[in-house]
Amino acid sequence: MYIGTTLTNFIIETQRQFEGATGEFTGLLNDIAVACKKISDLVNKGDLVGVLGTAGSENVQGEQQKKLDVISNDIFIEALAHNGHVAALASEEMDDVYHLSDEAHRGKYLVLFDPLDGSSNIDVNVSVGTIFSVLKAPAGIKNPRKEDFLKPGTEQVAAGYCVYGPSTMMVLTTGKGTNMFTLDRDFGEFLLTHSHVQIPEDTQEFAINASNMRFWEPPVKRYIDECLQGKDGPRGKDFNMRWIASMVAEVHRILTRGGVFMYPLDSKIKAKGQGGKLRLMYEANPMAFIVEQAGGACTTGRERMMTLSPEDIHQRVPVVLGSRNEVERVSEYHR
Ligand code: P6P
Repeated sequence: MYIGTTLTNFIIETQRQFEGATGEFTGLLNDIAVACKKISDLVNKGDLVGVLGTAGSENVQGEQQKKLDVISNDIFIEALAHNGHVAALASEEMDDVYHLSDEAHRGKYLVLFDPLDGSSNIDVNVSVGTIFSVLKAPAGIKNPRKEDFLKPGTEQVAAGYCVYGPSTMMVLTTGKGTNMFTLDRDFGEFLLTHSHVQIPEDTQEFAINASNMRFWEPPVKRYIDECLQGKDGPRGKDFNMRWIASMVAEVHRILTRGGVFMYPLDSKIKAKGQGGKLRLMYEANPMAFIVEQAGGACTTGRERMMTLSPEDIHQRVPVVLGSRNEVERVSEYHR
């Protein structure tokens, strides 16, 4: 594939590598790309079209929804529910599985998505993004239920995100490497700009919300302390820190120049009876697939993310991802 080819051509070429592919996969990814282009347009216009601020409602997570959370969710449903490529949908913004209308044609795929991740940043003009995960739908079931979505990350057929930053970029894996596409607004196409991305195995940059330090478990405290001790400490090198509070932007930086991102379990989260802050099905698993396909790693701190057996669509997990050797070190400290 040559740099500058369109996302559509790229997907058709990739499709040819799947024997028995029917072109449905191409159609599905094209629908997702259309949704992301529409969201990008609104994110970029912001206050000019009155889409900022809160919607005055709460989502299943009990979080204040931003207007753009709701609008982005509707855009995704509108783009995916009518073209016959999916059998059902699941979203951070919806309690239950989204079933298609009776007359809508069912397709072979299930899509889980976080339509606008990091939306607390939207009102302060900091990068946000859309994350999606694609699973095969169970054969012959007209209305898949929650249980049909609860597959380990290793069963994803595709995963990706769209980051709405200085550029709008689509990052995608179908299990044959991780590729990046930049949106050319002049004619509305995502063009291949980074082929087969590789995350450096080592790094000098960590991303964590340090305001939670007093709640961290010992292995996390040890890892960060050693980074902070710099070249005179056990790591023998100085570290830099980044925290954007937008997972898509953090992962994009790590795919581009390496790093380790951590949202660990801590005593504050445990006190709320939660398994972590980030969601397994439409944040951690798709990002794990993307990162692993780029030579990185993603764990809960204790086990490989993509082998977890999900218990609930909105399940929360601890996340450690990025440069393989750093993720391994954190796992070692947990052991
Ligand atoms: P905190 C955004 O709300 C999000 O789900 C991730 O995108 C981001 O990494 C994290 O939460 C930010 O969490 O506690 O720093 O606001």
